[in-house]
Amino acid sequence: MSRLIVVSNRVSAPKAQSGGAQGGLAVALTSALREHDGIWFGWSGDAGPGHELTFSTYDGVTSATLDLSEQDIEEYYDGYANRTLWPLFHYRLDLTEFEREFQGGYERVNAVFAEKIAPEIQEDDLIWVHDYHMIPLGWLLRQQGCRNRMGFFLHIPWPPTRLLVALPDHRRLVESLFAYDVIGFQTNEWLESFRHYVTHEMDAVLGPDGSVTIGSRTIRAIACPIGIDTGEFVEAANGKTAHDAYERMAESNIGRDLIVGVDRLDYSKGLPERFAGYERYLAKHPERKNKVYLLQIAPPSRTAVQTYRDIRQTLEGLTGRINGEFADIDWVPIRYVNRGFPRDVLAGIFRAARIGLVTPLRDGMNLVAKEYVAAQDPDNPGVLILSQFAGAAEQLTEALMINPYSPDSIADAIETALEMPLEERKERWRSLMDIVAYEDVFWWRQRFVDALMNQGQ
Ligand code: ADQ
Repeated sequence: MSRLIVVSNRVSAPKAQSGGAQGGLAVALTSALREHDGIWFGWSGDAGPGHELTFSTYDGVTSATLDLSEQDIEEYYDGYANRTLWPLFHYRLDLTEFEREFQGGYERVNAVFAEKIAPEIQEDDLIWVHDYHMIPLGWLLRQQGCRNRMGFFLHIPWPPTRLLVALPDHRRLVESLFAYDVIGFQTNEWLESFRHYVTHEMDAVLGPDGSVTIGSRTIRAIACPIGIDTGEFVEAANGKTAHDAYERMAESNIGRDLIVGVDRLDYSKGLPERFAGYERYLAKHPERKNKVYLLQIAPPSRTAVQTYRDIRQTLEGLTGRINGEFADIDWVPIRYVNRGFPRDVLAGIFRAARIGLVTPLRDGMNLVAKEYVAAQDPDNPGVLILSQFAGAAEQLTEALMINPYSPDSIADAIETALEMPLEERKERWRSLMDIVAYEDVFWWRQRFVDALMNQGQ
């Protein structure tokens, strides 16, 4: 049986010192690594001199990380990954920064990874590279003589051709993807955008079953939506910690309906638009005053990047303004919390919430939507309100779908959700849960690995 080699910017293999529960992706990949006796490569998250790999094995999983220099981090991670590719791939050309040093740093760091990883690879290993930080890695590994089967999975959207061509050297970046044997996207929509680009910009020929040919090279491009570890999340939602969190929420709700939002603090998540929609709701429904509140949990992320500091300020301003306008002596309409919570606490909060409000302007998938569904009480489920622009909207069609740019669309969906009879809530939840339970993170992993093993056979 071949070994599995996973490469991603950050490694979330289990560590001896970390007590916290892992996310679904980490669970799925580490269980595959354990079964296949593999290695997970990535950046340590630290700055340091030299690029030596440090290996560690814990709980049957080996990880290998390297430090990056301050300059690498600035140009590769904070720069090209998070100030060029992330905004561009989320359709935010207005926030995209094009700096030559960023591109240079990105290619340099990818070359370092290729150089360090190549000698560790054995002949039969399957290689699975993750996300926008590592697009050229496959090509660079091929330059190092690596002939293995290689797959790439993109966790974020693939942008429309007309946006992507704004990236200097876009063609070079996309061409490098043809070093992989299989490329996976979260949705059919992102896959379609990719197929549009390669046919219009590179004269690729599309064949059956997702094959894409340029010259003599044929690869496969597939849609393969990521899921959560549904079984674990349901168990967490039924556990003691979640129950305590649920009770704590119920006590502080005192009969009010809770609307919950949980997101990394990121402009792609549509938080100011969400607050504007909720504000519209409060203005349109004075009779709901003191009967509903929004809990927004948003831990800061990527704070080295200015736009991320700006979004935090914007939200603090909006929260203050909306609370100032609508609050009463015994009621605050928005509770805004800037920190992370353990997964089982989140599960309890989701269960206590009558509405899960997920309104990204653009999102590769959005796992919070799936976690909200998994955490619900089957006998009294809440309602998921979901942006039509989240990748998850392709699967979760029974959510109340909204346009996050329209405050009225959000406001009307909140009212519909609060008025929804129990029978309809149950029906919608059942069909959402069927998908979340079946197409979970293990299904996703298997589908991708099967595609990789079968490619070119
Ligand atoms: P993210 O942009 O990080 O992921 P998302 O899919 O929502 O977005 O995953 C976030 C995860 O972090 C969820 O598991 C969530 O529960 C957790 N989280 C968020 N806020 C938290 C908090 N306050 N405390 C604790 N946990 C919190 C990228 C893409 C997504 C894609 C994923 C996976 O942008 O579109 O779904 O990768 O492919």
